[in-house]
Amino acid sequence: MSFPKNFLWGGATAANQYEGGWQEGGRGIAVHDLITNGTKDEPRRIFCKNDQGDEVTIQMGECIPYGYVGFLKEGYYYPSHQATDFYHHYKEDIALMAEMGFKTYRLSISWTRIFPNGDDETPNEEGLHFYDNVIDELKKHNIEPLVTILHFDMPLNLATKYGGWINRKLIDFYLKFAKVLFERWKDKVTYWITVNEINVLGGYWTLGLASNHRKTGAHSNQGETPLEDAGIKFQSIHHMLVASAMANKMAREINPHFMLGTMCALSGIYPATCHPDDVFGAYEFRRKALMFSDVTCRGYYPNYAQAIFDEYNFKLKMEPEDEKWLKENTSDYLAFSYYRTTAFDRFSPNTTTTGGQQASPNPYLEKTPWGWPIDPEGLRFVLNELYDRYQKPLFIVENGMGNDDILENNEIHDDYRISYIRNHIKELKKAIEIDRVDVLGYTPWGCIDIVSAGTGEMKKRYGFVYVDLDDLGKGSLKRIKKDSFYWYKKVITTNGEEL
Ligand code: BGP
Repeated sequence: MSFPKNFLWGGATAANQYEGGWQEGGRGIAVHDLITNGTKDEPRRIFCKNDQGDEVTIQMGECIPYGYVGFLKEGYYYPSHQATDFYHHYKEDIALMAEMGFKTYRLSISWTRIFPNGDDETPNEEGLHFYDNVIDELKKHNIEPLVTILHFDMPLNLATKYGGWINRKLIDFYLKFAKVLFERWKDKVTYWITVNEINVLGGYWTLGLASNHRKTGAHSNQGETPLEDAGIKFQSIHHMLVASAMANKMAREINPHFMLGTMCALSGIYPATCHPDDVFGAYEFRRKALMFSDVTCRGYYPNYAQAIFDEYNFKLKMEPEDEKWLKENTSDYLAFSYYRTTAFDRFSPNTTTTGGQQASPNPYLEKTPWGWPIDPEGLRFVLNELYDRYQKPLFIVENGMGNDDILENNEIHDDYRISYIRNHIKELKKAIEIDRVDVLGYTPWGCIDIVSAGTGEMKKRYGFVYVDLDDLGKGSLKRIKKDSFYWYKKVITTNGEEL
């Protein structure tokens, strides 16, 4: 048995890391437009004026205190402004995807291209028209669009005026955004992802959070007792989960043939040893990551949810109808990102509030230059774990290794990337052939070089196509096929037979 004949081979990107054209076509400002570049060791930052008008630096991952206003500081580079300029290169790039034989391509929609301020009365037609062209170009090449509605985007206005997702009003703004897309492309797009990595949401910039406990009472939902950061995240993610369920219902009324997925970051977690404390610690760490896919795939918070909330002295605030929405509008499939596995070591547990992966040392695994453990077998483990848990089709919508590829004589010999992807596909094939896991497709991350979300670097490249640009945005933006381009083309042509 080999891969299903309709297996969706492709690649994945996100608007904020790929499009550029940040002020073109009527696009409004998003929080990520205010985030500077960073490095492996130095986090990305937002420069803000506090309510006394003094300049304050907020690091990515921290809340933007309510009432602070972000601004672009002279002399700093803002990677998402140009990114790798899909906005002006989309025809060329889609032709490259078609040359590799892509069956699908995962893209996200820039919220502020459609609603520049997030709370606008009507959508921006010029922004919609850009995506009409992209989707038509994909269809021309028989490439199935896989549309992520929300991939880390947060209209700046919704963050500053409403406080971001901690404010339940964001549900309505999101639904208005999603409805426009579902209706516009109801006959052109089948596969949808409501929210990217709903379970980790790297940093507050994705939630546009205004932290109430730095400014008392701004958003606490429990009287004057301010929520701790974790509580703000959990409550905000709850609003996203409700929005995702409501979007599923709305979408199914527009086109009952839509395939509606949720997406979680679900790389793997192992116990560092067979000591019971490590085993249970790893299980506890893992269930924090799975709690949110439990909600979107099963339709309710798991029995252990309150145990997690108790750790952060948090009580979830639900409206009366929320449980019904979640129960009756689960996802058709589970999309997930898989990059690495980490180990839970009882002597150095490093968990995050929402189960985000902290790379912990695993002595048996090689690491990428950015320290991410490389574990192809872990992918087979996770595929079985998730399919066993949810019995829903799975879709690997992010996988790959960031590497500082070297361009010499107009060539890039990325054998390390071929080996990484090959070994992960081999394990994926075992999960399908031997374990009978139902997998819809595989879209390696950053299929054409894009900006790293975590560090803002260009040098952390994932693509099968090199883009001539450096970490400070200097370069011709020329596209150059890497060795992996030709290799992946053969993989797709032979439907995974020739690796
Ligand atoms: C995931 C995000 C992607 C992408 C990926 C790789 O969490 O969904 O947007 O960024 O991480 O991370 P990075 O770009 O930091 O290498």
